[in-house]
Amino acid sequence: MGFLTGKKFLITGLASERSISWGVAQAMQREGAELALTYQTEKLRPRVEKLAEKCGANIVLPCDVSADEEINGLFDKLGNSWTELDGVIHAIAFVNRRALEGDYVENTSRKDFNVAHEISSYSFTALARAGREMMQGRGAMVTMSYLGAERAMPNYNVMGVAKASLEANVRYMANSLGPDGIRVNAVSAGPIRTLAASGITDFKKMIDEVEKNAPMRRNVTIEDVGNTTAFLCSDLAAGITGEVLYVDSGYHILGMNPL
Ligand code: 0WE
Repeated sequence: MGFLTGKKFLITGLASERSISWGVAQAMQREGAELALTYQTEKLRPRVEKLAEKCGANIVLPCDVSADEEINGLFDKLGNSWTELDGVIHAIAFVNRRALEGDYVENTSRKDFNVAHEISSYSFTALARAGREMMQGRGAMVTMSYLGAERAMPNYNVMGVAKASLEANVRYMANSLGPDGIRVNAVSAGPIRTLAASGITDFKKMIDEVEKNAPMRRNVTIEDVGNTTAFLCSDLAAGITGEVLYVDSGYHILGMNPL
């Protein structure tokens, strides 16, 4: 029997078979969970429906986290199929592409800063508030972060500031929701080639840097991230909340590259 048998999860952030959330969906299905998936726009709906079929998810719902009505509507609709929910996976981030390169201070407008924080950090809080009642006494929430939250990385710019907000959000949400029996954690993943990473300046160099220098001398996969996320959502992690768990081949422990 899988370690998520009898549990029900909502997974956001699906865009393709390379999405981190797809690695999460597959791991959770394998461990016996029942899944509901969300799609951001009608354009993505057919792709997410196909992924839902592949992982045995029989609930597919719209949710663009930039709209409060969509977030509240999501849990209203979910309530038609499920009375309880065991957790929510948040695998959503967005910033204007132009802000992901060049000089941080010169290149970050007020609008880009606000959108990055709203979509990449605030949306996690909004999902928690809307889903709180369905998760009473049993919830686990997991979001996705990146080392750029803690270190100044080339080109990651305002996205790093938004991920720092997201990681602080994990701690404040954990403290707020802990008395309701809801745990909140983040996985900080190493770089992975997803749609969100396609076309990013010097992305291949970052992948090569990890393969060359990370303690494990390899990059991580959506399967690696999916398995750790499934663990954090399970009763095996019943004592863990407010934590940021690195799934990065050990890259973040390094101080300097070999001399
Ligand atoms: O968090 C991310 C990327 C998230 C992301 C990606 C895009 C590209 C397309 C957010 N918004 C957008 N907006 C777009 O228009 N990662 C951890 C992947 C990533 O992105 C980088 C990285 C890494 C790693 C950007 C610069 C440097 C490193």
